[in-house]
Amino acid sequence: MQKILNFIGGDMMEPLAGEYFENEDPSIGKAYSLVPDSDESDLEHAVKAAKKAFPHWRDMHAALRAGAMHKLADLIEENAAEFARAECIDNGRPLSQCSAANIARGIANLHFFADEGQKFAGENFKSGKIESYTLPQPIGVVATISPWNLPMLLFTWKFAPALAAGNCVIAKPSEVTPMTAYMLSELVNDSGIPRGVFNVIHGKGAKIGAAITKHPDIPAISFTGGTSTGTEIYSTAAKQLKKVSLELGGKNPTIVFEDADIETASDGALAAAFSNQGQICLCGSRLLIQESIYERFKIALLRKLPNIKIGDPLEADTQHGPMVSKAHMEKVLGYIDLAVKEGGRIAAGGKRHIVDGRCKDGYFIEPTIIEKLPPDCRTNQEEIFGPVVTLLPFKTEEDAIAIANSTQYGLAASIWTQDDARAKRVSAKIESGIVWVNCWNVRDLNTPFGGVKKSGIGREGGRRAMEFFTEEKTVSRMV
Ligand code: TXE
Repeated sequence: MQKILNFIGGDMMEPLAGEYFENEDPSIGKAYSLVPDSDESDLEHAVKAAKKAFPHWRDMHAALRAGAMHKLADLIEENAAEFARAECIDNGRPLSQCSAANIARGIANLHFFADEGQKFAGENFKSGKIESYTLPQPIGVVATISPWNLPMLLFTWKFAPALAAGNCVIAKPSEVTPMTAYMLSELVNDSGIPRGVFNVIHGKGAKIGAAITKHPDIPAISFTGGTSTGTEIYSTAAKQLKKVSLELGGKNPTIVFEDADIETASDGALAAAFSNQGQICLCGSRLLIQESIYERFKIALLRKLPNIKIGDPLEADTQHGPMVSKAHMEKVLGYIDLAVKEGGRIAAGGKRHIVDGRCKDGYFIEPTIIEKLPPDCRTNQEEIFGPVVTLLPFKTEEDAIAIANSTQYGLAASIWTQDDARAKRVSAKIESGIVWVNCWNVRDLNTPFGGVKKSGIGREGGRRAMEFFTEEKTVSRMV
């Protein structure tokens, strides 16, 4: 079995204790590689290397840092097909989507933040005889902890701004999907990023993730993952007053008003519910439909649902692959059972899906639509993170807003209406960090990204990510 290695101080390394665990291909349900079960000794080694590399990287001209990051992006692009295939095998997302989304965005993230690092500057102020300016300065050694649902996209989204701002990075990818982070680390030395500036440590969240969180020489942590893990990281980090950026779960509403274009809105609602098998924090897992069009809209959904092709994610026309792991498949199936116990009616799907041939033991679940559940039941309150959407009828705009805001989460919402004034009113009242009008998951990397309530703390994207990875110093003088 292929061994994944850590990347520390510019060297590909076995974990110092020599321990590994297995990594599965979820589309066939079999282990195919070994992941380092890193521990504190690996982390010490990485922190030492990063501290040593920091002064040089910090003082390097931003244009040279950018050059190395652009080069890394180019190297990934040269190998994009291998990256997409590896991501597909590791995560289960269909190959075409890995290529168009995960890998393409990984490359774009590096280019984008390389440029952002050159533009990012402080501010000037003048008040009477006081002239001031600010100096945003890198923090030092920072950590990124990323999840399994969009491995390459989120891994790069977190470490690229950290590097661009002049920090050295300890990056921990998810132990469930470590492969593309490993492949990326193999290209780093050729990019011109100096040894020790960027380090990748693989391993389990509860072990190496927890060790990173409490390490005294890592004063900032950028995390994307589940809300309970985020809460744990926040509480550990608080004891040392570390800076944290937390991008956590969602239970996002898709709100369809009676004046929406039913064809476009039903396409959008299906994409929002089932993209990446529902394993995106932005997925619209609660579909709120105005009562007067409820039946018509449901019929449109049920008519289009069979067009989603489930199957071997390596096949070019597959749109719906397996869940990322057996444990996650069981969790999602458990939620479907719960929905039925809570009185839900399964309008479509609802079961594990068996694919013939190579993928017969894969962890597939049918795209599932459930109705007749009240907004306050567990199915409608908890993040399922799978291909499961509930339908919720509503009467008025106020009802829609109340239902949309009735969960502990507040990451994203999409609103479907042809009435601009209504779109503005509802956007302003929805409790979430992001609202899309007549679209879903369109991303401008300059825009702030993050959630309210239990969906997280802080904003990523563009300038906000650069601000997170810097400390601002104010310099004032009398003139
Ligand atoms: O994620 P975890 P899990 C949600 C989704 C999912 C649930 C649990 O609902 O079902 O979270 O998923 C590292 N200290 N999201 O358990 O554990 C871990 O190694 C430090 C939403 O797989 O949050 C991995 O690198 N680090 C989400 C990362 O945290 C720890 C995406 C995320 O894993 C740690 C993924 C610890 N104690 C899941 N424990 C989104 N917002 O997109 C784990 N980790």
